[in-house]
Amino acid sequence: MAIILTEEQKELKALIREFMENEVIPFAQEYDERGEFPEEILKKAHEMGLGCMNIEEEFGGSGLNNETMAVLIEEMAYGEAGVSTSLTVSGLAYECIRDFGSQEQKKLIGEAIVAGKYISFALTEADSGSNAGAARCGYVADGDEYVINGSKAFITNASYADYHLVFATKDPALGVRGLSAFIVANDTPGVSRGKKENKMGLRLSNTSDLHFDNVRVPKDMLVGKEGLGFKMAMTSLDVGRILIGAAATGIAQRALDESVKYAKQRSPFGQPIATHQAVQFIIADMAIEIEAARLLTKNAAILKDQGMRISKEAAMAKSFASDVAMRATTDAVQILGGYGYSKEYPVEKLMRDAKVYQIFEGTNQIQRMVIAGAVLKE
Ligand code: COS
Repeated sequence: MAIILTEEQKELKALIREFMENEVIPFAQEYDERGEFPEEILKKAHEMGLGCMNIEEEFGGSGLNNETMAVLIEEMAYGEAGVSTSLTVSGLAYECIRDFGSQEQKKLIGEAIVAGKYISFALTEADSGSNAGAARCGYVADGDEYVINGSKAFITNASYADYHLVFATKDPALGVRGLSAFIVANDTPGVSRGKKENKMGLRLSNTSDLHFDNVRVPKDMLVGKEGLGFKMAMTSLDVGRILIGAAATGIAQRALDESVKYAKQRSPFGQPIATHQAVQFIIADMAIEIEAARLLTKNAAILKDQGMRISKEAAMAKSFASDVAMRATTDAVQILGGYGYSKEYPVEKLMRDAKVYQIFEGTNQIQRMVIAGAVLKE
């Protein structure tokens, strides 16, 4: 398998690079300082179709496969990881609705995403992150409706989403078999947005709590069947993890490019530090690992596009690429030295942004559980 891009991928990648260089990168540091959701920037990105890559063409989306999405998401995160996250999380929720939902649900949510609306993926809770099956947010059936009560935590885009894909349990004692998924419009009485997280990195993305107080949802907003919520969430997260691998690869590539640029200019001993073997070896290691991360990601994406279950491959891509991003950004700070530690240069932000990739969509320890489980079964 080689990394050869199609003409379409090259063109779309170049468009994203141009957009990021002109519309995002010059303003990223200010938004980062303020921890502000860049609504205007994201509006332009939506107009370019960057928020609806996996929505089918019949609903106005781009209908791209995972292989192409991985290429484009890498490029988006190369420019700015928070923007990339904000633009891709609705697609994670849609993944679930596309695979398990009704035609009406697909149309409702697919068209909403194409129109630039956000859909949150509300699975995590304050006391159940890694153990997704231990969710406490509950539901009961009542006539033609379901009634949801409880809270969700660390939900991307929650403050801006028009709809939430909410995973709730019929009975916590049922564990993974108790979860079901519901499409909940944000303006339904009883839905409220809670505290916004003040994060270390990825500060251009929004992360907030959600609360559900006797929220009544029509029965046709149940996605798939009752009790299938956990498997549906895991199936979507398999794809989400490929795309996390792609984004982490983008952050790492940016760290490498910033390091190379600086190392060619900085000459404390009369010649650029890029001529020093100590620096060259760091750069070589970064380049090796980035190539490997990109290949793992591409492998998982191609297998998924061919309809295979890719839990192991996606977990490998996610955990490896995010570990690479953390190492590459830390090394970039080292190469830039005092300037690397300063907000005057972009690499300290890359390092802060990279960290969460080892944590969200399943920590890298959880990914290793998934990988080991699959390997031991083989
Ligand atoms: N695709 C399809 N089915 C899956 C699946 C997947 N990726 N992963 C698990 N399942 C199925 C299993 O096959 C099993 O079904 P059966 O009982 O019919 O065989 C069922 O779901 C339960 O799976 P398992 O026993 O592996 O569940 P566990 O509770 O032991 O653990 C982990 C699952 C820990 C791997 C899971 O909870 C997880 O990924 N946690 C992290 C959650 C996460 O990523 N959160 C971030 C949210 S978004 S920021």
